[in-house]
Amino acid sequence: RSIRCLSSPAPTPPATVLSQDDLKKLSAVKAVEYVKSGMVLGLGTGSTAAFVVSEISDLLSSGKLSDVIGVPTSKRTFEQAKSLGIPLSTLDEHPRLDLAIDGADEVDPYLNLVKGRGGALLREKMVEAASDKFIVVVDETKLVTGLGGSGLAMPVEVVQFCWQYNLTRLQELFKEEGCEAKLRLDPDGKPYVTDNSNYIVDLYFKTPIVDANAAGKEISALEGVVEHGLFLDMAAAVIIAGKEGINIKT
Ligand code: ABF
Repeated sequence: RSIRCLSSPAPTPPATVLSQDDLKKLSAVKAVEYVKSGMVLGLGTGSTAAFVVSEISDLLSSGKLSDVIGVPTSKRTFEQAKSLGIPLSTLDEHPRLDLAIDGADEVDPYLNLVKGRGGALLREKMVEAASDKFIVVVDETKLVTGLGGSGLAMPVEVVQFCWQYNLTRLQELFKEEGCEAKLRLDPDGKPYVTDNSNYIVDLYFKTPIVDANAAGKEISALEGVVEHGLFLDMAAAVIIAGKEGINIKT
């Protein structure tokens, strides 16, 4: 009789489950590959963009990058980059940037974006519009089939003066779409104030915006509106980190 040796199969290592933060970091690390020494860079705002800033600082510290100058898109990013020793400048001193990297709240199949849930939309749009190339870093949860279709906010920055009037006019603009407009509040219940001392009215659409271009123009035409969170035809590439890996859309 043959003797069979029964051994249990080698245990398979547990699959690594990547958190949303892991995915954001993956996307950030990939984007930083586009950064070259000597560039003037737009530094975005938000948790994904924060990974970009810290990755750039690591590369500067290790000597793999040099002579980079950052133009921050918010006070938060300014503070982060300054604390990491990244040389900083402004659009006044550097009106043209080589590259900007920033996160987004929604990305549609044509690389159009909703941005500004982090409250920095005005400075983000100014800096990113002044960049030769704008790269967006997101995890796959940000992908939508149509902008405004996530059920989450599409922000509009408005002046504080008569904000209720502005809010009503914004809501009326999209009343057929069943849009609800709400003043953004801080956790303490006071109006959220942007870096530019303005308020934010968040628009909640029931269905995706049919013509985002037209919507953007109508919003901008309202006196009292400073900027809106539709970033159309601005992104040159979107780096999407998902459970299956990195996907770059151009
Ligand atoms: C900025 O940060 C914004 O335009 C957007 O609102 C937000 C995205 O944040 P996160 O990367 O934390 O999801 O990029």
